[in-house]
Formats: sequence, C-alpha cells, structure tokens
Amino acid sequence: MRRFLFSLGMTGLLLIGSGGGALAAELSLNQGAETRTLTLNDVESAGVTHLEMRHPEGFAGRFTGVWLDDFLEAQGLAQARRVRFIAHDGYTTFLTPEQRRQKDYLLVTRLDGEPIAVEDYGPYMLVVPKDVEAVHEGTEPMTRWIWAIAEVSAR
Ligand SMILES: Nc1nc2c(c(=O)[nH]1)N[C@H]1C(S)=C(S)[C@@H](COP(=O)(O)O)O[C@H]1N2
Ligand SMILES: [Mo]
Repeated sequence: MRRFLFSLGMTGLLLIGSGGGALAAELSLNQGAETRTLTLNDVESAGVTHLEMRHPEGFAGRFTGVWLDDFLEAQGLAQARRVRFIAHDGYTTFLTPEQRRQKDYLLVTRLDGEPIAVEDYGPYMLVVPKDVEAVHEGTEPMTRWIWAIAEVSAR
C-alpha cells in the first residue's frame, strides 16, 4: 500500500507514536457544544458492509465500512443540515442532506479486515462505491472522498 506523509501536528505525531492501535481509530463526534469520542466498535455498531473495491489513490482490497446515513442515524444525527468531516491533515469537506440523498457514502473502517493507520489514509475515510469507475475515468470528482478523518461535526 502506498504511504503518504502528512504535515502532522503534535496530535498526529502522538497518534502515530502510540502504535496505531485503538487510540488512532478514535473518531471525534461533535454536535453543538457536545463532543464525544467514538471507538472503532462504536462506529461499526451501526452495522458494517463489506465490498471489494479499488480506491483511486492506489490501493485495493476488501473494504469494510458503515453507510454514512446508518452511522448518522445510530448517532441521532440523521436530520443534520450539515455534516462536516475534518481530516488529520486539516482537509475538510461537508455534506448536505441533498448530497447524502444523491449518493451513498461509505464510512470506511477497515481494509482487508484490519483497522487503517493514519499514514495509510485511515483511521476513517469516506468513499462513494458507485463512483469508483467514474472517478477512475475522470468524469466524477473525488473532492468528497476525504481520508484520514479525525472528526465529524454535525449541525
Ligand atoms: N484527508 C484528505 N482527503 C482528501 C484530500 C486531502 O488533501 N486530504 N484531497 C481531496 C481532493 S481535493 C481530491 S481531488 C482527492 C484527491 O486528492 P489528491 O489529488 O491530492 O490525491 O482527495 C480528496 N481527499
Ligand atoms: Mo481536488
């Protein structure tokens, strides 16, 4: 698997320094004044899907993940007007309810059964399985295929 380097802040360095275990798979879930820290188990508790896929960034295999709407529903956030994703490298995107209706987004939790390290685009990444071909052909953008997700913020 191709690796890439983030310009990591102190938090990222500590996450990698911890050995990429449970700590690195944490997801901050923020709504208003409330922030909760979810573990991999918490995220996957909405029910996982498995599919063979090739990610446009150059890695392939059996992806495990939770459909974004199922995840939001399980967290009581199905009605969120804006769901923002913030990555360990500072990249950020958001989805509106309309965008979530147009496409099924998969919040990836594992590749080939294993949690994904931050330096391998983990611990969480968003993909649109139906768009894989189109993204490869260059007819669909992948600006919302955010990887290395650290935080989900809903309002
Ligand atoms: N975490 C993270 N996800 C990201 C990005 C990024 O810089 N960081 N770039 C986005 C953009 S703008 C695009 S087009 C695709 C591909 O990015 P790349 O061309 O830099 O590989 O990934 C998206 N996901
Ligand atoms: Mo982009």
